[in-house]
Amino acid sequence: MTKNINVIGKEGAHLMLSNLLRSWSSNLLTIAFSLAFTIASNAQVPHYIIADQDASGPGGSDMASLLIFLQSPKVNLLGITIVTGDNWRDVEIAHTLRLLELTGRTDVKVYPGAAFPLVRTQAWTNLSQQIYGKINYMGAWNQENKQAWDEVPSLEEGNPTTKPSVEDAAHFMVRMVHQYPHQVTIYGAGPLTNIAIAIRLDPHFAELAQQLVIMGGSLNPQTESEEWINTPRREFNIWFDPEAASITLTAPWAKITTTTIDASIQAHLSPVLHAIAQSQSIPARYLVKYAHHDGDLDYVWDELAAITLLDTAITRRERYVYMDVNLNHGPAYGDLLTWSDSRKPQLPLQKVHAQIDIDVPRLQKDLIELFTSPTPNAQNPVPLPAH
Ligand SMILES: [Ca+2]
Repeated sequence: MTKNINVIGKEGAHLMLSNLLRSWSSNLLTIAFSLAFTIASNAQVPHYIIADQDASGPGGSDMASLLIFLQSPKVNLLGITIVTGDNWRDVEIAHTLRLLELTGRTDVKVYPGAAFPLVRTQAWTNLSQQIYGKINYMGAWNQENKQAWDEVPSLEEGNPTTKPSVEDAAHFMVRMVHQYPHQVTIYGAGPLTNIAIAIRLDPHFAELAQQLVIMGGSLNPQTESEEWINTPRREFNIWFDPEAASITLTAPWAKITTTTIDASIQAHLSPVLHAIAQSQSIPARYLVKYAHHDGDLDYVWDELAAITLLDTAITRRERYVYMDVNLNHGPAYGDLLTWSDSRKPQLPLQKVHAQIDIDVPRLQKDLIELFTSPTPNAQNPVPLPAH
């Protein structure tokens, strides 16, 4: 590559200096504005949050992320919306209702969402593995999950006595952004089916939200793990419902932030569980009792996206890129696509703040503090089963 070299005279040098000063003062102004904006947005407490989850339980990342919102005095959790992903919707609803009973937070309502992805089916996915190779993790569709989609077995943590709302997830989310325009954070830590349905129901939905925060996508994770070493752009939440993810990532949100696999695999939950093992707080006892101890499941997935929402300084490095999803029904169906400004296709895409590097000690400190605190507004928590 060759660069143009201009020989400049004295006048040119003056012009350059004045341009430089102008650009500095404009940069200073931008910094001042962004500082003011940051202070203003931090002052917007309590955060109105809707947590959209594939709430497989008991314990695990889905439930830990819900506990972060239930435990934080900064958060006004408007509701929890449920989507099939890690497990089937109906059993996830039961686990979530039970979590709310155990923490004494039945004031928070649970809204049933999509039972299936928009287009991808289990039958097609099973067949596609014969052509394109085995998928590492398929959530509700994992071979060992013998449960029917609408079957709710007896729960280890006890069966809930409360019921979900009759309103569905998408209508609830749309109603909330109209009730609190530009004040609601949509937190999506499962497949994005419910959020995509809300976007299609009401084209104003995304722009009326304050922001979208998701756990999803994978860029270039530094790992030897079987799940990403040959398929670094595949991440379950995006992969499970690629069409929903594409609809969601290309909608006109004021801001989109995502916790990627790149960031998640930098921290484990086990040091946090170890630190809270003796705590008598309800979330600590629940998380320690039902913790998953097997391999990759110990990474900090949805917890990271949730806690970063409350403490943005956890992010040490991010990439700010255009994002979409590969919708071709080939071997890369559901893989994340990203572009820089200079390579972006001529399509209405959105730029996404992709969390890449994190402050692990800060993350752990925040989680330990939250999980060992008393649960705000807890009313008559049901005792944890003794066995
Ligand atoms: Ca999840």
